[in-house]
Amino acid sequence: DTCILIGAGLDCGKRRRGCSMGPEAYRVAGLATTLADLGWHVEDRGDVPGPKAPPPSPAGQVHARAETAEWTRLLAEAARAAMPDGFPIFMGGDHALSLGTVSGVADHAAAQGRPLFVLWLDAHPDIHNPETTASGNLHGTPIGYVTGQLGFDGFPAMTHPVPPKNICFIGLRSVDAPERAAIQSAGMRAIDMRQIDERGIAAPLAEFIEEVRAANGMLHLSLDVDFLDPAIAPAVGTTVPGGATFREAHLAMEMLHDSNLVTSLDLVELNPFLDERGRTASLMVDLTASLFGRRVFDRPTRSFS
Ligand code: DIR
Ligand code: MN
Ligand code: MN
Ligand code: MN
Repeated sequence: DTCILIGAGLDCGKRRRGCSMGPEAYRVAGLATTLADLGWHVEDRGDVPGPKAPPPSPAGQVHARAETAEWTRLLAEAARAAMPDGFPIFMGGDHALSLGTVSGVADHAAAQGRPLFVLWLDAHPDIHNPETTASGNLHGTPIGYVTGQLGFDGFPAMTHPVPPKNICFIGLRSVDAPERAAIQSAGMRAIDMRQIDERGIAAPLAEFIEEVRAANGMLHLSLDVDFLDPAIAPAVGTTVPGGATFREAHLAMEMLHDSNLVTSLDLVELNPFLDERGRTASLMVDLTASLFGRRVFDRPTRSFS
């Protein structure tokens, strides 16, 4: 099996810079050799040559609309090209890269006649659009874009919008009023940290996996560094206390590996400039290894519900 590394050093989805260094940090942390050691054939397609981040826009304005629209076009094309060849891993880059990756993956799924599901592991739901965002930072808008919300003038049309019911958020703990309203009115599956405290991470994740399996879906995983607790993953501009633990995150990746349903991955929001001796990059590589089959022992399949 082949996995395809794609550098997506998009840094224009927010004003604080540094995510452009993410792809190189994943390479230095050994992502390719880690996956090769697990038996994967690894192909690194290099970095998508998108525009650099412009100087910060004034408060209240949408920051870097044109640059983000161009990245969206380039990354959708890269995703459409990679999907038939293997399992793409988009090495971010901030979360605005998912406007492009998810739309390209959605086009591929539609061509296969299969529904696309999206698992969003993040402290934030990123369901704004350019009209509702208070920050003006487009990394808060990918779910708004891929579900077909309006307001994205100048962006490529979302040809195959993802139905909101096909999206599952896990790890939420920073949700503002318009986001809460959008999630509730669309009836989306949203697992906040309280639910993880009460039920653990395995039960709600197993429910979603079974739904994807029953629909013969393809599953795109978008992993934001701030899903993780800042104590173990400090290298992100938007830390929120009370995130997923080391074991919760690895268990989720191990279950997703066992499901055999994940077909594409975003690694987003790593800001190596904020890291402590590369520990966050290394943790993200280790989580990716669990997703790609690293385990302590083989074990019989069991269910968690
Ligand atoms: C934040 C950004 N909710 C905003 N979201 C982040 O700007 O509206 N996403 N950091 O992961
Ligand atoms: Mn995010
Ligand atoms: Mn079509
Ligand atoms: Mn986040």
